[in-house]
Amino acid sequence: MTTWTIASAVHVLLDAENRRQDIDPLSDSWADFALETAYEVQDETLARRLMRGEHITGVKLGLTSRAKQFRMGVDTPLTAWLTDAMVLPTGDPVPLGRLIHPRVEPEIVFVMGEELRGPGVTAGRALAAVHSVHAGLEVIDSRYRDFRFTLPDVVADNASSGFVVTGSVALPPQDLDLALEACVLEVDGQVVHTATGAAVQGHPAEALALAANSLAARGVAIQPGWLVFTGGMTDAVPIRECGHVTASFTSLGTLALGAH
Ligand code: 0L1
Ligand code: MG
Repeated sequence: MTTWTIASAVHVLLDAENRRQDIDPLSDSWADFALETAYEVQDETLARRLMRGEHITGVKLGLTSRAKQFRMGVDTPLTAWLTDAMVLPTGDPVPLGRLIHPRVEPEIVFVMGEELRGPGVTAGRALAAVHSVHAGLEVIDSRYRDFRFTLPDVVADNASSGFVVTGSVALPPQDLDLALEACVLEVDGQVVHTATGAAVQGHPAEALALAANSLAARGVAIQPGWLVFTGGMTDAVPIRECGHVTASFTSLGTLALGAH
């Protein structure tokens, strides 16, 4: 067994990201790799990103839908960080040359209007703090070979963060039924997955409340202006050279990503 420390895990994960070199899960060689330690690794990777000039733009949830939990073999939702370097301007192609094995997943995204501080946040309270709701696509890119990981592994790896895209249609939350908001995911014109917002913890506002409450345990409140990606509604799909992924939502418009 390797003798791991938070610092060595941070180094290995960021190095894998920079070199686009996949690695074995830390838990393969880190006996008793605990969830609490994994969040410390995640926070330290954030600190390194901030030291190189990035800014926090929000948070993302992971593994909030059964489709994602089933595929990844991990059934506990998690939270992770979004920085400005992870935001892909609408219309830009996926920068394949900076990623290991990217996959794309559709999400419902909140832009926050007010601070949201746990504990004890309910879905209703969470939704009241939202400024607008958007369609989103997340490009995930696990640093672990074949996306094989345990919960502490994926937490330490910032929930496989790659890039996010937010749609330009912005609706106040009271203008749509988020549990019924449907999404059709197509790859190169073929429908591959469908889901409604209810796939995400029963309602995406439940995911937002979950984020606020679990971040509170880490001493963090969700800030006005932050993006909150509520987690993949469906399984993620690989994106390859010349590929196109399109997510069409009932009310939130259509969002497309290409790679070339
Ligand atoms: O939105 C999500 O569920 C992201 C999960 C991140 C873990 C992964 O699927 O690699
Ligand atoms: Mg996601």
